[in-house]
Amino acid sequence: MKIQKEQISDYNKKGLENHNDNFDFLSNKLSGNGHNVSDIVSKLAEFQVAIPSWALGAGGTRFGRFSFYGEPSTLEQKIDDVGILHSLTQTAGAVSLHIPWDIPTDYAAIKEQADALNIKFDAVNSNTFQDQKDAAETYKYGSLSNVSKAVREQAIQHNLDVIKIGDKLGSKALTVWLADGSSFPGQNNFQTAFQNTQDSLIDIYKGLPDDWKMLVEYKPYEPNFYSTVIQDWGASLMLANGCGDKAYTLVDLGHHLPNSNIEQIVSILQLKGKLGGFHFNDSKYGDDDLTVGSIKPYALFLIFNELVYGMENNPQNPDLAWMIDASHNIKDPLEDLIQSLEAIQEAYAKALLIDQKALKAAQLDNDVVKCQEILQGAYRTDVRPLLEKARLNKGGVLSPINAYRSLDVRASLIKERGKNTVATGL
Ligand SMILES: [Mn+2]
Repeated sequence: MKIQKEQISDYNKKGLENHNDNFDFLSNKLSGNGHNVSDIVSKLAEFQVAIPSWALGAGGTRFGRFSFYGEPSTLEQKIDDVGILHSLTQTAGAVSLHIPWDIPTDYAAIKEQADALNIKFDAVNSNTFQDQKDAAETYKYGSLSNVSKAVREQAIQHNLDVIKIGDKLGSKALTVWLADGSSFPGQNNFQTAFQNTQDSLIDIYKGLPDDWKMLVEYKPYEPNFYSTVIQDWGASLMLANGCGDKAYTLVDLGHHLPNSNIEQIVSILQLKGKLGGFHFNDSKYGDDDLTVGSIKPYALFLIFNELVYGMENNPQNPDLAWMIDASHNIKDPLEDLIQSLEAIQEAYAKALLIDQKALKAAQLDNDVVKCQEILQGAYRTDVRPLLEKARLNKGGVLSPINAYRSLDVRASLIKERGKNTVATGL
């Protein structure tokens, strides 16, 4: 299914007058306060977030997965789904493939399909947390950190193969997330596991094309529950530094112990030029992978404040690979992704409204109250008309969720694919 331009313009007609009123009102107010509204709108329009190929099927938990009708069962259908998201929101202009779940069979055809939908191939993700069919070695006791050289070599080779696949599609980054660790005290020697991981990552790094990045993701626990080899940003940064200039730390919002100050982590990594990628989701207790902004929207805003600061003040840090890494559990995956994209844009827009000069002055005066007023003044602004404007300017819809429902997208997908299709993934 492909959403046609006429469907979008027909849909927008109904809400256009209301949007214009709201936008003019907000725009006048913001301009009066010294904001450059058209600059903010174009920054929003430029901001693109990758959709991971595993996020388009029904989510679930380790206890069960409740099927969602009309799921994409091939890579082509997954890219079609990203195309639907992108045509509505104009912010999902990239897809992040997971290997081996989504290995293309016809590279030229997949590239052509993605090009036609204006979708780029972002970072490719390797998988050494599951045993693959017919694999000689098992990852039960770890992959890049394993005590067995044969296992480590198999895992290294897999990552090198993933780079080759990504290279054929125009990807420029490899994301490595390891499930390696231990479930019980004494099971692992921490130093050996860390050193093995470093050595394995260096071997992968040697196979990285010159214009590629390696993104090292961390996570404090799960699936191993006593220790994780790359448990936090410090471990990730040490490993990245041990590999070289093209290796960076990747921050996933859900991969922190409760109440970690993620905005501070993001800020310092940018100062050091070592923040390479960012995975969005939200959580209440752990790595819950909930819809972005559904639990802690203020925390997301504070993180975006640091990201905006870094993008403006840290030329030593590269452009970031942005991706949604959430599981929708019981929602329609496409509706969930639309909500996440909207929450990301909203936090970004609010962060762009922070008066950085006034904040700096208040910080120099140690005016703590004023600092809070500046941050919360931006946070309390209803920025949705700016998001609508950014989408309209690029040919998207005023309200992606409403449009998705009024265009009966899911019903069309079920008609096209049937009820009992299943997407690859967890
Ligand atoms: Mn992640």
